[in-house]
Amino acid sequence: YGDHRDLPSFPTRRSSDLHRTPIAGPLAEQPIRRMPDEAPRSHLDRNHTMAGRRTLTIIKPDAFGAGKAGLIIALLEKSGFRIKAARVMHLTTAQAGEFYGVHRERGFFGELVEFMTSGPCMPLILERDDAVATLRTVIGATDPAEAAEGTVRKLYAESKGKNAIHASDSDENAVREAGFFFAESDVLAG
Ligand code: 3AN
Repeated sequence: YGDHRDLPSFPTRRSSDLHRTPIAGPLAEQPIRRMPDEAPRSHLDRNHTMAGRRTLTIIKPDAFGAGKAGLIIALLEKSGFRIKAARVMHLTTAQAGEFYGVHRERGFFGELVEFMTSGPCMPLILERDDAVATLRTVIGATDPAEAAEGTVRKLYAESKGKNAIHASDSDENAVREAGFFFAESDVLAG
């Protein structure tokens, strides 16, 4: 896979015993070979054809447990997203804590980890133009009471805590979060 020196470091996947090697993240495309005198570029710039085209979503345990995964995926596909990777899994406390590590100091962290480990969930990598921003619009506000009509959270979420779906909030987090759940070999090419 060539030169990964300027890729961000990703958490080693823990969710499966099948892949034990640290990975650069499935959103990181094969590096483009550069001439030696070219300045180093960020992975997003270097992979400019993919930058912004992929995001990570999780159908959370409330929605998955209520049998809403199919309806939510239908809405995502109607919104122009294509599925590039998918799995079902039951997160451990350690995995949920690591995934939401940025919220560790927040008052709702314990509740969030408890909820995310309360049942199976469904992580997916989705692709379309302007993926991150579009998916944020399609899922709606964090609190379903504030979510716009027709959004996933307006339709399927119960509360700010049990809010049906997660979506990456930046291209950088999309890469990190996709690498959390998927190895490069799990992701459809092209
Ligand atoms: P979003 O999921 O819309 O990006 P964030 O990043 O503010 O929202 O919060 C991450 C997750 O933490 C939310 N999806 C939700 O499950 C949970 N969360 C946020 N605020 C609260 C809260 N006040 N009470 C319980 N859970 C919360």
